[in-house]
Amino acid sequence: MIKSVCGYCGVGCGVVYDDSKLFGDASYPTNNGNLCLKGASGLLSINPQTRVLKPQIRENIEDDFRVATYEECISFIAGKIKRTKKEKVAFYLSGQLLTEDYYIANKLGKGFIGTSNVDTNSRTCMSSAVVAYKKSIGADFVPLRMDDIFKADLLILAGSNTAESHVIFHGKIKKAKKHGLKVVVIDPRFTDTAKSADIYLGINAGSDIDFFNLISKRLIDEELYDKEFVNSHINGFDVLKSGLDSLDSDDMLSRTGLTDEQFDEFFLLYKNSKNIITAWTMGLNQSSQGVDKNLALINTHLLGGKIFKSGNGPLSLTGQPNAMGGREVGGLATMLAVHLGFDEESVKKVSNFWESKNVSTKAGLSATQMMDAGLEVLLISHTDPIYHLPNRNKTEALMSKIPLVVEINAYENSQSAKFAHIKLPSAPWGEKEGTQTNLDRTITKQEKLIKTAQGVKADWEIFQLLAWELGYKKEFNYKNPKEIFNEYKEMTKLNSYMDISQTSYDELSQKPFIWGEQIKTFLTKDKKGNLFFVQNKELGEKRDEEYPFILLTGRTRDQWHSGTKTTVPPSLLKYKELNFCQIHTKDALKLGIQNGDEIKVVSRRGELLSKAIVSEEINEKTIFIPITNREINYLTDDLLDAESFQPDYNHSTVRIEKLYKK
Ligand SMILES: Nc1nc2c(c(=O)[nH]1)N[C@H]1C(S)=C(S)[C@@H](COP(=O)(O)OP(=O)(O)OC[C@H]3O[C@@H](n4cnc5c(=O)[nH]c(N)nc54)[C@H](O)[C@@H]3O)O[C@H]1N2
Ligand SMILES: Nc1nc2c(c(=O)[nH]1)N[C@H]1C(S)=C(S)[C@@H](COP(=O)(O)OP(=O)(O)OC[C@H]3O[C@@H](n4cnc5c(=O)[nH]c(N)nc54)[C@H](O)[C@@H]3O)O[C@H]1N2
Ligand code: SF4
Ligand SMILES: [Mo]
Repeated sequence: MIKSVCGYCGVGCGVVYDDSKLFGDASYPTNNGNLCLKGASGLLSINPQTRVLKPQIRENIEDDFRVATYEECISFIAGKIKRTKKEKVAFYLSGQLLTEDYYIANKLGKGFIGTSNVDTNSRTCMSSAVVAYKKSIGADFVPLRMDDIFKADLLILAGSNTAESHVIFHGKIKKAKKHGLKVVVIDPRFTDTAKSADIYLGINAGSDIDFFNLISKRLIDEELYDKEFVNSHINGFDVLKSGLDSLDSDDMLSRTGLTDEQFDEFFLLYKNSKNIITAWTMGLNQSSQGVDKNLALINTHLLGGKIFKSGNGPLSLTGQPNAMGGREVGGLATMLAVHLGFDEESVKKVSNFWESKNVSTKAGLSATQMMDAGLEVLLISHTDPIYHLPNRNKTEALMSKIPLVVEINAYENSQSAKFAHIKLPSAPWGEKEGTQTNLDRTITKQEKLIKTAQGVKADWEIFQLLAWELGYKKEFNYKNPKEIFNEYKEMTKLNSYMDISQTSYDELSQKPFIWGEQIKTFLTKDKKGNLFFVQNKELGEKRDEEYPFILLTGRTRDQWHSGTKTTVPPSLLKYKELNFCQIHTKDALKLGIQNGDEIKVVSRRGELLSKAIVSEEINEKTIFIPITNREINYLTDDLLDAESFQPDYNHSTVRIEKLYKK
């Protein structure tokens, strides 16, 4: 019997592999034996038919690939890197890599090649939350755990569809509801999550800042905030108060699209709830004001003193299985390693630790800036930027200009592969080992369950081979992930709050470790939380006559993003189709569209074909297409949040055309 962990979402459920079968681990605290369909089908992901098994190379992206060896490919890549200015080299990583893979790529990029252009698809996912947590509480630190919902009176889910995206956590919410937890869901769609809520608020897309500002304003105006807590632990009250005083409540409410009655009903519940958790995901983060949306939400917790107390706090629900672990080792271009930045002291600490004189001294390109930066070498691992970056026609044009694109992937059929010069196979979940950190700081070991496919290497081994070829054999001399983990563990001592020396690689095979449990106060220099006055600047694209709909994009329960590693067998895929477009009954009527009709959805940037699902479970003038339609990002706009550089995926405007059969 082998204990491991699911490799899909950020909940991070424990699994047991026994007698060639996969089960939920009943002794694992996060999921108590439960698994969703994706997790339960994990073994099928080791399907050799869709695997990349041989390194491949080609001179031009118009050519066919020819089979090569790792050695030939790596030597080609190293040669090119040596001839290229370090600013023109970039690593595009993923919140699905294991911590050890991430650590090696980051150490090689930032520590030895000397480029900070080491970023990740987490940029498109969690970066707004990261920036906001740092500004308001002092660090990229989730100050509570999922199980806090059992001690809470109220859970607010804003822009978060847990029923489909964090399925096992959603099961816990339902259980907590039986013990009295009240749930409020804020989403322009009446999602599966909304269906089990006590109060559903069908807010207008993009108006969350107004909503959370209304809460803060009422807390202050009605003197319901925690004065003692604010006086002794919080900065910025006066600025927030005068900022909110300058805003008109009626304007704010009208932008949300909610009625007075709806807000009052909600606020009555809010003010009578002692312990409150507000959880959020992409509905807030993926916005041109993603950071501000986060700050407006966190403000409510700082005002109410509802943080660092059990059953309370702002709970960012990380999406990918190891997005948090990736950031711990330094997977964002805006950090160096172990949450250290690029200040002189941090650079010195890291340089000493890695014994390198090349350590990068300033932030690099974010993943969302890389394509436009005239790169010479782009190394992509465990993610598919052509699929997932916004404004795909533009991304395609830009990526096709990069002279060397390397894709490290376990599976065929990524959208980025079409633009790669070199494809390197890597070992997927089940064929490799290492550690990952889930959304509430639980570090768990992912174990190798079966033999690695012949000749295939894990991601860290590929980066290590590259390091060797670049001349860093002594510095990258790891025999296995355990040695990398041990070095990382040692490195966490460089940052006081990140020390994980209480655990060990071997112990993690039996028992997860939760880092940061000792942290019970703000991590800012003055140990105080920071309020920020933010307001809805309405920066997103606006509907007009030509493009009268706002497009929302998101997940469906049984599929994982682009689908290359989704493994739920088609026979079980009855839950939701891969490609549909949810549209309100009234809008469909106006357009003469009926349920099941084929439609074309067009934006200023591109178009795609879909199938209409007509319902009242979405706001008017708003449509939803799941990202399981791999062409989704031909439609989306490439506006970014100014601080986090996260894309505005949920606010592109589109029009809909009915397709008439000839
Ligand atoms: N089955 C499955 N699960 C997954 C994934 C997967 O691919 N498949 N991916 C994982 C990853 S990486 C992530 S990041 C998470 C994402 O988890 P979620 O963010 O919960 O997933 P989304 O479907 O993107 O849901 C975002 C919700 O925000 C709503 N929304 C859009 N705009 C707004 C707005 O302006 N305001 C508000 N309040 N709501 C808005 C949308 O209608 C949608 O219901 O899921 C993780 N889990
Ligand atoms: N319109 C729109 N766009 C979005 C989003 C949205 O909500 N709307 N969400 C954004 C978010 S939150 C995210 S997280 C991204 C996700 O976008 P991606 O990260 O691009 O999506 P995945 O399909 O998860 O891509 C993972 C890739 O890793 C490969 N892979 C699987 N196992 C391994 C392995 O062990 N090693 C290696 N090297 N490769 C492996 C898979 O085959 C696949 O190609 O999309 C972003 N883009
Ligand atoms: S909830 Fe997430 S971690 Fe748990 S089994 Fe499902 S996909 Fe895996
Ligand atoms: Mo994500």
